[in-house]
Amino acid sequence: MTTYEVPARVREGSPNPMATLEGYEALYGEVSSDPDAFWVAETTRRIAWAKPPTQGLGGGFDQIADAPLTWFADGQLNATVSCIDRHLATRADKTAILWEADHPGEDTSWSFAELAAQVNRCANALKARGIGKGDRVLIYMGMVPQAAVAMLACARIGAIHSVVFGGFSADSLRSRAVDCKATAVITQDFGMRGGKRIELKRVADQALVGIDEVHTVLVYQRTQDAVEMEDGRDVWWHDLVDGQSDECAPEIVDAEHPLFILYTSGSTGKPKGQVHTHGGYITWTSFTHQHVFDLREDDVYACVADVGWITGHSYIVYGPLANGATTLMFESIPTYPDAGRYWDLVERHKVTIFYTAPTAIRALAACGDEFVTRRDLSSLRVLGTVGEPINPDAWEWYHRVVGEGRCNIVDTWWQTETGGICISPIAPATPTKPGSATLPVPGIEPVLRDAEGVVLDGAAEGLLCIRRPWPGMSRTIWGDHERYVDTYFSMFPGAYFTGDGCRRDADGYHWITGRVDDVINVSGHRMGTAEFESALVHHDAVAEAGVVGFPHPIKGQGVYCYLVLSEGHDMDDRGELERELQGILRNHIGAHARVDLYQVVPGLPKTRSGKVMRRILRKVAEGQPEALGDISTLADPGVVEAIKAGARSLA
Ligand code: 7RM
Repeated sequence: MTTYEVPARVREGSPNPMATLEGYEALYGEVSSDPDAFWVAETTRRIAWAKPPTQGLGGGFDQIADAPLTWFADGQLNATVSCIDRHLATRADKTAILWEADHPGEDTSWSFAELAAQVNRCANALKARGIGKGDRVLIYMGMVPQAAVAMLACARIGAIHSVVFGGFSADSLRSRAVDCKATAVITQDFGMRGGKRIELKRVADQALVGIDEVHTVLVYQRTQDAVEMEDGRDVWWHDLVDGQSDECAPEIVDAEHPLFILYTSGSTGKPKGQVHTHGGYITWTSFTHQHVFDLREDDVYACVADVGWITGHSYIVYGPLANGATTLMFESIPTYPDAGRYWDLVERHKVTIFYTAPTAIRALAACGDEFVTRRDLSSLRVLGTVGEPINPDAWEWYHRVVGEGRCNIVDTWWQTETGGICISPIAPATPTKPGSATLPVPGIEPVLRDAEGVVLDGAAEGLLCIRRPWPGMSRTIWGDHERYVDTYFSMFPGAYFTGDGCRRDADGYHWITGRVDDVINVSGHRMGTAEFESALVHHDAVAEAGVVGFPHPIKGQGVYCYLVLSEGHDMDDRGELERELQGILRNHIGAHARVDLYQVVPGLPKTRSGKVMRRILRKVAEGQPEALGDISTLADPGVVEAIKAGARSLA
């Protein structure tokens, strides 16, 4: 296995205290030996506190069942002050947000001073509608700068935002609105993606039918096309926000006041509302964004994720802005108007740090090198990946063709729950191995355990846990702390269980092997198999559905669905049934929820107690029907033969 040393261009001139491996190790050791002292000093220096904290961690993993743990509990702040106000003295005219619209070359930039004015106006507008501290506001928008403004405006007044990815369906939006008892929604008329309009307002209207608690829908106008506006409830952004004062004092809150809720899929039931708080989250995202990417003052930083996912929250909005960086927001898709769009963007904006998902890299690599090589990418210094394991081939292509061998690649492992990056190279310091997320960020103590909970030392493969709290982790699941404890702390009491498998090699490098639970990761989109299954059974023809992931050459994982049909139904017209099921998934989850392969089976493999043996479904979908293991506990071993006989594959 090749190891790549850090290229000179990345190492040289680094302002990073972790610019070398020795520096990294020293800081890692310092944090581990006294985390409280380190983090209190670090956050006091790094973050603008109204009242600096004297306390580090409160509570801990061993007491998590009693109450959420805390960081910096006696401190007070507002996260937006770190993102905006404190930059006005030295960076007022520096570009804060660089927006690249759907249409290539259509771009706008906002300085920190302009961003401040926009956020304050929007904050005042929310206040004018009676929205205040602790209220929940859903944000259902595309990638326009107003989405970042909306997030920051909520945070500014102590309201709690919950961004819902613009691809989610009305049902998904509705269940989130109900779960967090939102009183306001911020949306836009239409989103624009790849030349197509996305009907955000219409879907929001559908979602909100009968939800009287939502008294305000603030609508940003992106296009010239008409949408319906409900009298009294709906108000245009340009009517309400634009006329407000540019000044709005930040609501100073306790460190542990919720900053946002972000819903993420788990292995069971409905999505979980992860709660992140002002003090710890802004400390962690700022710290990791600066060090992992080795941020420099004149960097042009581009993360092409969507603000609807945690990557957009942490590494488009909060982390970069807290660090006074120029952060790019990209409205379009990687293949519009052609597969060279990212590289066109890098060339035109002289992007120095570029952060994307492995699925995009694989898809673009398949389009040929010319889309990349015809552009001048000499501005690039650091390339990041996130969201799923990256296969060494895709990594090598990213390194060689996009990075021209001059850039370091940071394969960043983290989760919605972790708030920010946990295992990753430090750009100027860490030699890389294609496919490995390498080493833990200071403050993160990963441990591998076997299924019985035994800690595995040295080179080993097991279940990835983190044994000590860090400031960026989610504090609870909104309205259901018990579920939080159950999901993350019941498997291995005293440690946070990530749900991922991981191998650690002899150099201590981490290789994430993927989820070990029923979460599938399609093109970096995290989805629960249970969400698919409960949606699919809404179709009359479907008695039962069993959904698993399988390796997919571009998407990382594809979705494989076993269907047990109801009495009197068959799949003679496969095309039609598949279309109808696809429609159901679109309505219940969103357009990104698609099944790649359907297989009709006489029954699902169940134990005598009625539990579906998902391992069998997984193995067959993965094309390994010979490796089923012990199936003697099945109620009807006969179904396994039928499942094997009818197995489908992409080819
Ligand atoms: C940031 C994000 C989390 C899950 C996580 C992993 C997978 C993320 C990597 C990765 C291998 C990586 N949040 N994952 N990053 N696997 N290497 N660098 O993606 O909550 O949406 O998903 O994504 O399985 O548990 S997420």
